[in-house]
Amino acid sequence: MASMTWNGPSRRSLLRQIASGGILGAMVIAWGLVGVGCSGGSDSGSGGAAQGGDAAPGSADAGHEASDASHGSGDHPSGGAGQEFKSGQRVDHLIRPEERHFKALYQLTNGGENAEAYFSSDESQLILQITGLGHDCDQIYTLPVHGGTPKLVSTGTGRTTCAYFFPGDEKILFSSTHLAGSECPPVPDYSRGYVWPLYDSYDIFTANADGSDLKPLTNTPGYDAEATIAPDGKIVFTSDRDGDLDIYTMDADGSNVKRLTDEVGYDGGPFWSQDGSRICFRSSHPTDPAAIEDYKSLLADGLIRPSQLDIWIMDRDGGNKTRLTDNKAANFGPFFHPSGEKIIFASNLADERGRNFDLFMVSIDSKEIEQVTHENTFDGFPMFSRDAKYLVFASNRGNEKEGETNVFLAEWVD
Ligand SMILES: [Ca+2]
Ligand SMILES: [Ca+2]
Ligand SMILES: [Ca+2]
Repeated sequence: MASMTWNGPSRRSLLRQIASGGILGAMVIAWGLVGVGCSGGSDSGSGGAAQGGDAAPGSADAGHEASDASHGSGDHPSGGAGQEFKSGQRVDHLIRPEERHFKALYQLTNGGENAEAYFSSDESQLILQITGLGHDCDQIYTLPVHGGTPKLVSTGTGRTTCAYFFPGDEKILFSSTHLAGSECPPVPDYSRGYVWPLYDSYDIFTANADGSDLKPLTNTPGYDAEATIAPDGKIVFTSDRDGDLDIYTMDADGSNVKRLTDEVGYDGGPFWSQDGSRICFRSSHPTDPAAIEDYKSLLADGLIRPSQLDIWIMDRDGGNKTRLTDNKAANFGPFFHPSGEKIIFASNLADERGRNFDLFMVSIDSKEIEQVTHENTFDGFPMFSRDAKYLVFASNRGNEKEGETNVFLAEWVD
């Protein structure tokens, strides 16, 4: 039964697990999908499966109101026996009883690893990363928000992550390693435990929304990725250009780079508030000397050890940094609720084993946390529509093969 599956390892994660075994293996499973990326990243690796489908009829807002057909269609997983998956199909049977914020649920992909799907500014499209459509590691695609066939907009070479639409939707950005080689960059050496690679070949690129006219926005040595864009075009991103992992802003043309964080440790995964006045992000700040030494030693080799991450917010100039979580868990992928009063994020805080990630919301004022999803497998990478009527997220719920992650659109009720 779908609800009883856990966040299973991808094929590549399985190889890692076999190679490393023991407690490290458990870490690999827990973090199978949560590599470095804009909001936690997508450490993909499972093979390709059937995906996409015919474009859903109707325009941006019509599709959902109209499609009541599959409501209450029982417990069959989407695309199950005899049923052909149709991108954008309603899958309310995948809503758990405790998930009271979800009024309806639509599934946009089916198979492979699909994650980090973010709305265009007119909210008619998503831009996301997918492994499983003929490339060995993540590439960037656009997809109609109510369903359709993913369209490749990255080069098809190297590895990519963290795509976002510019205001107006004529331009996009994403991070890619393709200038350093057309192959997928190698997975790291796990002899020092389970680590994420920070590919120093990552730079941030802009392109037209169809992928044409690709241009670099950064050309600094080292890791530049995790970029998102404010309504006025200001870009916030993560870089290790000054020797630590920190958050920076730059103008839409790559100029006027400004560093916003300076604490030792990982500061990254930034997203803007709806009005562009604030930034939410995730941080891991080691405090004891041994942990700091371990962090710096790994970083020197382009690696980071995922452990405790906390959700923070700050002003767009880096002022008023405020920590919102302190629960020793891995909290990542924050996004502002449109009210500006809460942050939705993914965390393994409710799972003693640390394997299952769910979505939670934390109040900026009270720091009270509410659990949003209650699915015993991976849920992450949330983003609200501007009117808070929709939430897009990635989940392993209802997947046909263990380890597959798909993109879902929920009708949201506050
Ligand atoms: Ca770089
Ligand atoms: Ca830092
Ligand atoms: Ca979950």
